[in-house]
Parts: sequence; structure tokens; C-alpha cells
Amino acid sequence: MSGELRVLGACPLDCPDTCSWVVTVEDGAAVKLRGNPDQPYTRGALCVKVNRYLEHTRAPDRILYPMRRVGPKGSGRFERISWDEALDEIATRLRAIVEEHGGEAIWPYLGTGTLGYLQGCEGVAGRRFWNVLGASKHWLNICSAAGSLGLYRANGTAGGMDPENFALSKLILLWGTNTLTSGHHLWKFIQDARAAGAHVVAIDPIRTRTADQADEHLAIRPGTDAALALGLLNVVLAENAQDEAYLAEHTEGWAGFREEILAHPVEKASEITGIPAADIHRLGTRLARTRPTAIRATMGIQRHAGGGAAMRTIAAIPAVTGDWRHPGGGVAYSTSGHVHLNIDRRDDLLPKPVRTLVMTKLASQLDDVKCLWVYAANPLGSTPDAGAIRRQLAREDLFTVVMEQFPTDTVDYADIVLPATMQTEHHDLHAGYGHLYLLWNEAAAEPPGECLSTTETFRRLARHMGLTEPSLYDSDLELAEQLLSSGHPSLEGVTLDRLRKEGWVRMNYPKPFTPFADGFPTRSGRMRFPRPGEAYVPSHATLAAAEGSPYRLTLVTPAAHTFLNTTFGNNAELRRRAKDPVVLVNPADAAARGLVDGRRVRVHNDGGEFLADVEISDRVAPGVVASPKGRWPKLSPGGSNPNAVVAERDGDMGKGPGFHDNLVEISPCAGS
Ligand SMILES: Nc1nc2c(c(=O)[nH]1)N[C@H]1C(S)=C(S)[C@@H](COP(=O)(O)OP(=O)(O)OC[C@H]3O[C@@H](n4cnc5c(=O)[nH]c(N)nc54)[C@H](O)[C@@H]3O)O[C@H]1N2
Ligand SMILES: Nc1nc2c(c(=O)[nH]1)N[C@H]1C(S)=C(S)[C@@H](COP(=O)(O)OP(=O)(O)OC[C@H]3O[C@@H](n4cnc5c(=O)[nH]c(N)nc54)[C@H](O)[C@@H]3O)O[C@H]1N2
Ligand code: SF4
Ligand SMILES: [Mo]
Repeated sequence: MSGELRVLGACPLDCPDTCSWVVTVEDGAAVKLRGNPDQPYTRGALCVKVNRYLEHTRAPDRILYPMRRVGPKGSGRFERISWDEALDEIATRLRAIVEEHGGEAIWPYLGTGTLGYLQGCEGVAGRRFWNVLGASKHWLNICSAAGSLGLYRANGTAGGMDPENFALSKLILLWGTNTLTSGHHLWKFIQDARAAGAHVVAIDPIRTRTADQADEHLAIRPGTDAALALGLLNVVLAENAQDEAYLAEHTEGWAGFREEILAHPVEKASEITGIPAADIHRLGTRLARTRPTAIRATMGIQRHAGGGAAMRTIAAIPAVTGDWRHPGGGVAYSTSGHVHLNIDRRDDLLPKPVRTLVMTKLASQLDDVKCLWVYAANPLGSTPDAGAIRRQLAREDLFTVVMEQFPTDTVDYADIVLPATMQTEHHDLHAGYGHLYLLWNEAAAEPPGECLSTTETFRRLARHMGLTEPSLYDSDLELAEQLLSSGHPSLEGVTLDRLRKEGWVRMNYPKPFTPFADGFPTRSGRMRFPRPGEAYVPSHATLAAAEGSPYRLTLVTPAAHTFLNTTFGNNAELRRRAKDPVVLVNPADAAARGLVDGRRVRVHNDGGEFLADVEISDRVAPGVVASPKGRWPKLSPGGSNPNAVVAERDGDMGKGPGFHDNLVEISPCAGS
């Protein structure tokens, strides 16, 4: 045991499970990383991706030193420079930009590469620095904004069920969610429920690996979930199974919404959703008769033009059935609404109010930006309208800085690249969005090369620029203390000391937790039903098809099993397992286009194209094709990924992106 140490940490990736992990350190080096068996949600298991995390930290393509571009933008040719040189050049350029164009010409573009509250997506450390410079604000709407807003309008918060309560459910709807791929730790609770007799239904346009494991799969037409919800509720009313007492006490707008439900009989829902009426009727009857029913509704639903409305209408189900009364009943989208950390970005440091730029609109909002500062993001892989972004990033007048771990497509366009630490090399504070625990990630080993954390990079840059605002120099531990100091009752007794010692702590929510048994955090204290006409907003694909678009196939681009967004997209073994680049096409659609299984095809629309190998499969219905997100454009044939055909288009709420809401056509590749 000589020199061996166990260091507790947390998975930083954008995954609801935020696993607790244990790093074994020998003689200062991290030698083993395992899921923490003591943590009630992780229970020892990580996942196919993160089992290889330590390997990934030592990958040969890891960026280890600051670099300056020497080739043309996009060439990926760099020379190594010192941190002092990098910071000098950055300081000079930033000062000049602020002087000439004002601070708002700087776009700090922060993604979800890590969900850490220090290094990542809440961006406290960086934002203070940007505020002193008066930089534009950045709205991280790419992932979940539409669904969160839909739920907020219904319930006054996006927070809902404690996913652990799924173990107590009798009917489980896995709705627009691929549990076994995108957050598999919930499955253990689903299995517990099943052992006690629960019935599990997957509602997904794709027969996913999760749908394979469910008792039933309803292959819904993309973007029509609100119509299904209304049809199911129609059966609930026909069964007279609505909870009148709950409706009277805890909701508002019921009379109007009831009319909306009555206007959506099963046959109409069937016509819109493509699900046989008998199946809707059967599930509606089950829903009417089964308490508690739990709905796991995640991101798939809301990546459509009407995605916010769809989440809002699904949120109506437990309010009608009264499921919120019961542990094991309700809707679980994200638990972030239950996290009440004190996130102080210090807006008071801004010299004047500034505009907010929208993460999903990089392609169209970059025109008057002079410095793009990308961190924990890979827009050329993950953001809509990738072709237009690529043209923008090639602009000679744009000064681009990328803080990265790996040489992504986005890095290839950087003027300066700054080497970033990985999770075993820095401290961070985490909260899951699929459970109710806070976790502390203790740095386990020294960073390789000259990698620095986000927080340390901004401290050094502030010093280099001679900035005097004291809060720019707060240490990681000070920032963590501040985050924990909100005074919210859910954090009482949750101290940094305790987190550092124990690794994870459940926030102070009772077990079982029934957040809306006695009302909602809305102004009236009541759940708000959609008003007439607000319940179902048709998708872009639906409307475009009705208008006779020449593109006839709806492309769905869901989570890949072996990547996490574009993270791990450069890992050869995980790429091999992903069978990338694949596109699933129904036999009827393949036949109509002369496509041959396994052959390379062009998937295209007016926005652009990507190449993929066809897998002819009844896992997708006619009219739907599927190709997972996450692969690196530069490692893909043709140099693009599905975001070449995803348009920059605002959804109904939160300007939500339509990642699963684009019409395409597929043609055989010449010579293929
Ligand atoms: N392995 C892995 N895990 C991940 C990720 C990853 O990339 N890889 N990404 C992480 C991130 S950032 C997020 S946000 C989550 C996302 O993970 P999920 O919340 O699971 O979201 P998606 O993968 O976008 O879509 C889920 C399912 O919804 C289906 N779907 C698409 N459109 C519709 C629709 O209109 N209605 C219905 N009912 N279903 C629809 C898709 O076919 C897909 O199977 O997962 C996280 N976990
Ligand atoms: N077609 C399609 N596109 C999608 C989606 C979809 O469903 N379909 N889903 C969307 C969703 S849900 C999301 S959340 C977005 C994600 O989009 P992004 O936020 O851009 O996430 P990634 O593509 O994973 O890129 C994150 C980068 O951060 C780097 N990184 C990780 N940790 C750190 C760190 O500590 N410091 C620094 N400096 N860098 C770090 C990683 O190496 C990686 O290159 O993608 C969206 N894109
Ligand atoms: S990606 Fe998700 S399942 Fe995998 S280790 Fe991280 S938190 Fe756990
Ligand atoms: Mo996401």
C-alpha cells in the first residue's frame, strides 16, 4: 500500500448521472479510476465512455502547451509558445478590441464540456473576468432551455421527481429519452420497480436499446408528443380517472385545458402521432388505472420547433392524474431546479449593461464579434449550421482563442490555443441533473505538460492584464465556499469540508421527495395548464412537409452510445464501437431511393450535407432517419457531421435548437 491514495471525484460530463468516482493515486500518478460503490446513485458503475477516462487523459493527441497558429485558419498548424507569450498576445488583442469596438465585441462561448460549477458551464470564474471587460453575455441554451421553460411555465420550476423514486412506480413512461445510453444509472431504479410489477413503455421514433428493453415501444412521429399527451389524457377523462380534488386545489386553467383534451380524441392523436389508435387507447387506460405513474421525459422531446409546448403539455399529465401526490409519480426532466447554489457572476462589475449572445446562433450572431473565446465547447461539432460557422471562423478579422484538451475542429481555427486540465487534474464542485446529490471533485494528480484549469487561466490572465478587482483572484476553494453559501435550506449542513471528506452529499430533501404534493412554486402556488391553442405546436418538419418540401425525411440526431457530445469523438476504440458514420433508414425509404445496406450515402438539404453509411433497419419508421451526434467532422468522411444539415432555427421556447427537426434527402454517393 506504499504511497497509494484514494481520491474522491466526480464525472464532469454533461450527463444526468454525475457519477461519483474513486481515483487510485500511486506515487503522484492517477493509476486507476472506478465508480464509487458507496454512492447511492452511481453504485460502483461508470459507463462505456468514462471507464476509459484515465486512458483519455493520457491520449497522444492531448494538448499540453499553449500554441499559436502558424498556418491558415482551419489548417490546424501551430507552434508551441510559452504561457507568458500567449497571455501577452491575448492581453494586447483584448485591450485593442475593447478600445476600438467595445467589450461587447468579445463573445465568451462556454459549452458543456464540463458541468463543474468552477471550471465549467456556470462559468463563475470566467464570467467575472468578462464582466470587468464588459464582454457580451452568453446564453447556454443549446441543451435543455426549451424543455426547462416549458416545465417552468407549467410548474414554476424545471425540477420535478427525484429519479430515485422510479423504484416506487407502477407504470413508467420513458418518453423521448434513451436511458440506457444517455444516463443509464436510472435503469437500476426502473429494474427495482419492475421487480415489483411495474410496466415500462418507451415512446421514441427510434427503437433504441432502451426501447428493446421496455415492455412496450410506441414509435411516435417526431415532434408530435403533445398530441400523444392530449390523446392519453382523453382516455383518462373517458375513464373518469382525473383527480378532481388535486385539480381543484393545485391547478389553474383546468376548464380550458379540459376542452383541449376533449378536442383530441384517440383517433386524432393517432393521426398526428402515427401511433395506432388501439395502442394509445391501451396506454391511456393503463395510465388512468395506474398510480403512481412516473414519466421520464428528457431532451429528445424538446429538440423540435414545438418542444417547449410539448414538455409543458406532458407536465400536465401528473397534474390531471394527481400523480404528484405519490412518491413514484410525476415527471422527471432535470433535477437542476432543485439545486440552489449561490451563483454569483458579479454583474455589478459590468461597466454598462451588455447584450446577450445565444449559443445556438453562433452562425448568425458572429458578424460584429471580434474575439471569440471558446471554452468547454466544440461549436464546429455540436452547434447548428456548422457550415456557416466554419465560414465565419475563417474570418481574418476574428481573434479566436480556444481553451481545450484535444485538437478539435474548432481548435483548428484558433489563433491561440490554451491547454486545459482534465477532471483528475483540477478541483470542482458538481450537482447532478438526474439526482439530488452534490459532489466534490478533488484534484488527484498534477496536470501534464503546462495544462491549466479554467479558473487558474482566468486568474493568470487577470494578473497579466493588471486587473485589480479582488474577486478575480478568488481561489477554487473560496469559489466553492461562495457557491455553497446561498443559505437555502436544501444546503444546510452541506459544507465544503464535508464534501471534501465524503465526496458526495445528498441535498436536504426528504426521502422520498414529493415536490408538488402540496402545491407548486408558481406565483399562485398552482400548476398552470396550457391555454387553448398552446398545447401542441407542430414541428418545423411537419409544417415544411405539409408545404411540399422536396426533402421528405425527418432526421433525428440523438446521443451516441460511446461518445458524450463530441467528447471521446477522437478515441479510436470508441469510434470503432460506434460504427460511425451510420444513418438508419427504413427499408421502404431505402428501396424508394435505391439505397444499399452498408453503402455510403449523402444526407443533404439546403443547409449542407454529411456522408454516412446506410444501415437499413426497421428501428426507424418510414419517413424518419437517424444519425447520432458527436462525431468529429475532421475525422468523418466529407469533413462534416449531422450538424451540417441542422438549421439554425429558434424553437417555440428559449430559442431551443431543432436538432431532431430537420428534413433531409438521402442519395447514394457517386461510385458507391
Ligand atoms: N452516451 C451518451 N450519453 C449522453 C450524451 C451523449 O452524447 N452520449 N449526451 C448527454 C447530453 S448533453 C444530453 S442533453 C442528454 C441527451 O440524451 P436524451 O435526453 O436521451 O436526448 P436525445 O438523445 O437527444 O434523445 C432521446 C431520444 O428521444 C428520441 N426523440 C427524438 N425526437 C423525438 C420526439 O419528437 N419525440 C419523442 N418521444 N422522442 C424523440 C430520440 O430518438 C432519442 O432516442 O444525454 C446526455 N448523455
Ligand atoms: N446534431 C446534434 N447536435 C447536438 C445535439 C444533438 O442532440 N444533436 N445535442 C446538443 C447538446 S444536448 C449539447 S449539451 C451540446 C454540447 O455541445 P458543446 O458544449 O460544444 O460540447 P462538446 O461538443 O462535447 O464539446 C465540449 C468540449 O469541451 C472540452 N472540455 C471538456 N472539459 C473541459 C474543461 O474542463 N475545460 C476546457 N477548456 N474544455 C473542456 C472537450 O474536450 C470538448 O472538446 O451539443 C449539442 N449538439
Ligand atoms: S458519463 Fe454519465 S454515466 Fe458515464 S460516468 Fe459520467 S456521469 Fe456516469
Ligand atoms: Mo446536452
